[in-house]
Amino acid sequence: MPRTRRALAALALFAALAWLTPAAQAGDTAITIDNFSFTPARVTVPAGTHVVWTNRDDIPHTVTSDDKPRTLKSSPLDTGDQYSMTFDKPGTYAYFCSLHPHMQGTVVVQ
Ligand SMILES: [Cu+2]
Repeated sequence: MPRTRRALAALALFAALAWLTPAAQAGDTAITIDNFSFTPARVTVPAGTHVVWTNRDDIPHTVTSDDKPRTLKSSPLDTGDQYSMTFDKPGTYAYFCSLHPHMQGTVVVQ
């Protein structure tokens, strides 16, 4: 394949991947859900931070906080789905996956 066509093919592939994996905005804190865990499991962020969870696992998971009423309450996220929350109030927000309660994480807002 001529070099230009190969470069174009690579560009098309990159564009397709970028379209398939929506990137978090600059300044967001990204948490990945994969292999039955939240990574990083604990994040510490300043108040006002937009936190985005992305499910990279091949089965559904939720982001559900322990508090009542729940600060975090996602529906089941399929592969590639995202859930996000802007944390305006300082505090420690513990959360888990309601489908697999052993999956746990914490967001500390300062
Ligand atoms: Cu789960």
